[in-house]
Amino acid sequence: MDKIRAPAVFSQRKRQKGIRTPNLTCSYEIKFNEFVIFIMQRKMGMTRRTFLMELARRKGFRVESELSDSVTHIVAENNSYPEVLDWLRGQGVGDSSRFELLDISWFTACMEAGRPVDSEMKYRLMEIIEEGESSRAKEVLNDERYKSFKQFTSVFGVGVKTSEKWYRMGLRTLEEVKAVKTLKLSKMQKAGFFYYEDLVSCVSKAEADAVSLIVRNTVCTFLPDALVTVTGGFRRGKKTGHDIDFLITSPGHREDDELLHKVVGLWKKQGLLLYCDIIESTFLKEQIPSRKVDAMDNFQKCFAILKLCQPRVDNSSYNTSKNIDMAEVKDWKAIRVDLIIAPFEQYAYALLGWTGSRQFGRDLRRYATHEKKMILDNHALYDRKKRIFLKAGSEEEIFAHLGLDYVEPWERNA
Ligand code: DCT
Ligand code: MG
Repeated sequence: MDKIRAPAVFSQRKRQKGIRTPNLTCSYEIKFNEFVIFIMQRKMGMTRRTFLMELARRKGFRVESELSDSVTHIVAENNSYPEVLDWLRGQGVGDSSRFELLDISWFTACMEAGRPVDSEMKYRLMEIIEEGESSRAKEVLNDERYKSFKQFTSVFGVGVKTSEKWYRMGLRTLEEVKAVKTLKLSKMQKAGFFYYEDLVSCVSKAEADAVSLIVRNTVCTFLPDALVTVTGGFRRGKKTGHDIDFLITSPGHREDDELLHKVVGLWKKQGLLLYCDIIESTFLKEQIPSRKVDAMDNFQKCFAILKLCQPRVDNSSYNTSKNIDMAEVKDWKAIRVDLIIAPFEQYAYALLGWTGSRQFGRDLRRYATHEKKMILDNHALYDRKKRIFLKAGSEEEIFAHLGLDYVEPWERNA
């Protein structure tokens, strides 16, 4: 994505602001003994690293200058997960699982809070390989921890936090997880295991089209002028996906908080709903966009699993001869569907955010923050200098506000 500057440039700029080299002879009381932090110098530079180490020590954190055995948390800036693994391997570390590998945003949050904050998912370094292959990606694929995480997170409802928990319990494969009968699973994870085979097999374009028809018909039963748009990977022209993402808005109406409930209610009656979890909107009027590049948005949404009936292939003569009872042949597939409800005036921002790719969205938000002094999220674009929200009726207008050429959805597979 050459239209957006690499994040490394941003940090270089910051670095130029005259940071004094701190006095390293001072020693501070350690308040948080359970964490031992190591800050990677790679791509950060010595001056900034020294400054950050000093800052953390002053706040009572234990920070090691060397990668000693006592280190529990490794903090990296502008380094991807595979880059950190590479670096660790270069240091003779074979098993990275004994460390929490965290982005600088975790460290910054700790400094702001003046105490260690939970190293939740958004702060963890994890590579998501979207498309294509590279030698670096192959190396990561061979990493034991990565392999386990990849398996664990392939279950709907299992994120990095649960994967971490299972990995720390010594579990490495899904078979091992299933064998632990005492493991507490959420309702979502239970559905994830129950429909695992269907969900792990990719959704095809034809299946996405069939589901789109169902979604459009049902939504329009309750809200005839609703605009229902397929977003996510399918909008970027991908031929397959792990789910189908729908953005729903209505030009004429105030948002109807009940719409999603009515839609899933009807599917339930029709026997099409296998699972659903509705998250209510938490958006506050004129809310300043979130600065966090991976922040979850505040739209009302529904994570669902739909039963897509598939036409039976006519091989009746074969079936009779083999005496197979047709009633036992599974003629449907469980499909993951996300439904997002956006108020019409936020629709363009929601569309840009939900079209992805995730990496493209992150780059765009970082660009807005560092190059334009603006904050972009799935709801709005806020100009910090002028202290105004920038309205946009289309994605083209958002790119124009950011001073960028328009990037077509199929060019966003970054
Ligand atoms: N997204 C977002 N906020 C979330 C979740 C997702 O802004 N809480 C964005 C990032 C990409 C896009 O929405 C769609 O997300 P996914 O369905 O996870 O990714 P995808 O690109 O559609 O890929 P896949 O084919 O795996 O579904
Ligand atoms: Mg998707």
